[in-house]
Amino acid sequence: MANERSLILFKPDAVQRRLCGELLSRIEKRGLKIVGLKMLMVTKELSAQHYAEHVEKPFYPLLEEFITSGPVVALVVEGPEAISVMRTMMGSTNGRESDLGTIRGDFGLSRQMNLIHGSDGPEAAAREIPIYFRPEELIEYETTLAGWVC
Ligand code: RTP
Ligand code: MG
Repeated sequence: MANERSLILFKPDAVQRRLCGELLSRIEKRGLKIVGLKMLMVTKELSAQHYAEHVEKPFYPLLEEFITSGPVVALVVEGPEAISVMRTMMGSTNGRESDLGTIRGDFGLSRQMNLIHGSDGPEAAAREIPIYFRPEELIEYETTLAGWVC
């Protein structure tokens, strides 16, 4: 079982809809460790860097408009298989098709304004985390209540 880090964004719709506390609460209650946290504006340059795989796709102009439209909250979360645990908690891309109980399934109906981003694999996490966080912004600390989370 790999101890992993994942780059999470609460997208502009989550901030606008005052859902950041709800999303953070779900992540914390699940047992993942928050090792980095900040609010920022995503610029067009940052958007193109983050979503490099989508820049040439037809939906990219709308994605860029959306992700740069207001502040986001960026987090790095850590834990056992944190990447896939987060992807399962998020649900599928389109809120209309996401299972109830997932973040996207419980709070949205949109394919684009889908509240949250999470790295989709170890390579993506390794690429995305340094886009948003300098090394000194990620805090190493021990979980003193060892045993309740693996
Ligand atoms: P994300 O990268 O944000 O975690 O989302 P994802 O893996 O579930 O979805 P992905 O295919 O990587 O798409 C990135 C984001 O682009 C927007 N999108 N719009 N209009 C469209 O057809 C469309 N498709 C994707 C969504 O905001 C999606 O999360
Ligand atoms: Mg993606």
